[in-house]
Amino acid sequence: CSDVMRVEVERKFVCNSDVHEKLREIGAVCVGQCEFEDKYFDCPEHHLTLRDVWLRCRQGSWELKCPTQEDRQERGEQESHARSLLTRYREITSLPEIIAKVREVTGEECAGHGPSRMEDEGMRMEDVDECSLRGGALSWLNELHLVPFAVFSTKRCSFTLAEEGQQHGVRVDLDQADFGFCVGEIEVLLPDGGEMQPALEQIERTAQRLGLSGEKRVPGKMDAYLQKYCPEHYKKLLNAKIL
Ligand code: V4E
Repeated sequence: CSDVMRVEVERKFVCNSDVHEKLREIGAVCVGQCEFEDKYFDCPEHHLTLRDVWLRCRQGSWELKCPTQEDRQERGEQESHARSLLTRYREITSLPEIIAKVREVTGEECAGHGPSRMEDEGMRMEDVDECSLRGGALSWLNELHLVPFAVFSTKRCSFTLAEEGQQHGVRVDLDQADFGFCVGEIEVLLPDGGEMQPALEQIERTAQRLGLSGEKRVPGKMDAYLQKYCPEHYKKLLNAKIL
């Protein structure tokens, strides 16, 4: 519905010691290294994450990832094995659209249930910090009872891999999170409404060139974080088949 939406198609993989060498062999080019902190928000009842909606502030920039229409349809249907290794999320980066989407998703369920977890658990406004302030005041987080549930930093090494005849390059990220977890990601970013099938095939080809076996879904940073620090939340998401 707007130009600040795009779809991220991604396959995660287990990062082993020879991945750098493999990337070099297949002609991937390192485009930089960076470090960032992510802060994820939900209401205490987990209404967002239980709907597979992920609200994050990364270095002062807000982003909402939510399932695409196709994913919602496929969830009830049988999906192919190759497809089940991939995730597709719509990414929204405009704050007014994020707020509108959060309201729509929760039906404002998060709001108006007595004191927020912040008040309840004595969380301080500093826990929310500049993300919310840069986002134009704390009121929307407070009003929707959104509080941080996961905070971690990541060191990322990014590569691009051009393919002949392909309009969009593939990107490979190698992530090292500060709680002792590493993961690789092969991803293609599509403009909203962009063709999905070529992106899926591009990711599959890259996985093969990297020699990834791909029998099963690889957990991401959030799986590892929640399993370690928020086991109850993690269990709820497993039961709801979100993770
Ligand atoms: C979508 C999602 C989460 C949000 C974070 O997504 P992810 O791409 O894993 O993180 P990151 O740091 O690589 O973001 P980027 O820099 O690419 O924007 S947290 C959990 N999910 C859902 C999810 C899922 N169900 N299955 C898999 C394999 N990954 C994520």
